[in-house]
Amino acid sequence: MASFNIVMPKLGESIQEGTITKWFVKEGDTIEEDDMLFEVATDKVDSEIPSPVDGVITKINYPEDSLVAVGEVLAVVSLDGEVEASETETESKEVAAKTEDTPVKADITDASVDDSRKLSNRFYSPLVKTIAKEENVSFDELESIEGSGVGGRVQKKDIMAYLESRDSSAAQPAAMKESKPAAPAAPVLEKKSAPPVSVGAGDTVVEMDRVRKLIADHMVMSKQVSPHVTSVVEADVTELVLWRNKNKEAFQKKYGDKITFMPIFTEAVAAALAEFPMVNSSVDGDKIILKKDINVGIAVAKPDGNLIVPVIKNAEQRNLVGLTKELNRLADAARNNKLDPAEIQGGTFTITNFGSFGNIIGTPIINQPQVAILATGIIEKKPAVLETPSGDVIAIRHKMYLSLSYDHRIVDGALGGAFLRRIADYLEQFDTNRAI
Ligand code: CO6
Repeated sequence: MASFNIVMPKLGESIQEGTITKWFVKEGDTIEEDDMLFEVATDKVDSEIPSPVDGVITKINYPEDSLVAVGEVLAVVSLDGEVEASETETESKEVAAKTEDTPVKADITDASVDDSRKLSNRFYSPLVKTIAKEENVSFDELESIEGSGVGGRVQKKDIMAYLESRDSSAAQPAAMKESKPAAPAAPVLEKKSAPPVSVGAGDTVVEMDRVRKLIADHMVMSKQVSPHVTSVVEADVTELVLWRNKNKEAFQKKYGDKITFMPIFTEAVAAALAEFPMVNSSVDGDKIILKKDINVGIAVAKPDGNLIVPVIKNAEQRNLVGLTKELNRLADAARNNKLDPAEIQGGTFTITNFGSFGNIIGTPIINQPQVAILATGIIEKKPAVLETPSGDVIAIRHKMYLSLSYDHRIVDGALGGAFLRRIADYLEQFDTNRAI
């Protein structure tokens, strides 16, 4: 029997495993090329994987909810329709999806290396996690192991070497152990345990879904990693509101896309980031990495209540039409679970539009490993005092609040405040006569 192995695809360079959240086929099913086989979820993205071949599913190796390492055979497809065959006759080929990725921060709670829920900035392969579990290596121990892999990743040989030295140290007499200075412990992110919650008779208990748990963990991690501060400015955006109102229909007619305020906010942010490279950066230990590209993430609320942040790459190189088209495309793909993994990676700054919910102001949480995030409040008509040559007048103006949360490790109030004011200035100075 000629067969084809369906393997766990690599959904990103540093992604080593995925959870099968749904099988669309069962053993015995006849499938055609491009039929959806299964849905896989990583901490970055959910993807539906189509079949690359026609055939009959002869074996499914992992049930739903299994966490499976990249490259493992998930299912076998008989290419000639025969259901049984000996392994020696099998002519196997394999398929794996190919995508780009940037490093992923890993939650090693599933490693069960410790009872407490802890977060790591490092990635551990399933193999390393299994060894850690079997050898009772605690979370803190694991974090202190120096990795010899790419980017300091802990490899099998590293944890084995650690175990050897741990065992020999355990065999030493107490006096000898005391004389040996302890290796400095690596900084560890430890979740504080939350107070116990009582559940009353009429209360409803809702299990968090996987994405909600990941969002929750990432939010806590971000607050632990970065000391957040938030600055707020008010912007008079009357000119740009009048411009959009005047050009909305013509824009849609000409380009086939609706223009909202978000592309205009994004344009102003990208221009300000080009002037303030320190805000377009990441912190790596004692180093600040100033990013060459300006990739603006846009927080999109999904219909299931979750949140995803697709990224407009090289935002400063796009004009308003390009930004509008890319934003609408990404927001649509996000709401329909059609984003590619690469489309949510590589962000260097994030915008979240609280105005979508009619909110005026907010203190957003930084999307790690970025160092700042902008929240845009609702644009509202307000009475405002205007200075004119013939004296002060009160006029009805369109105003909004912009709030910037930033990482105080590297962005101080002066820099954060100046950057935020620059965005507001760009919006206030929007040219009402701009051609579409
Ligand atoms: N003021 C006034 N009017 C607004 C505003 C504000 N701020 N924002 C949107 N709108 C208007 C917009 O112009 C549209 O008006 P019409 O064209 O006249 O119909 C209308 O509201 C609907 O806009 P829509 O949401 O469809 O499109 P928009 O381009 O403005 O926004 C989006 C796209 C993808 C950002 C948005 O649809 C969305 O999902 N917003 C939610 C963002 C969110 O969930 N934030 C939560 C934050 S969680 O901070 C967080 C990143 C993490 C840490």
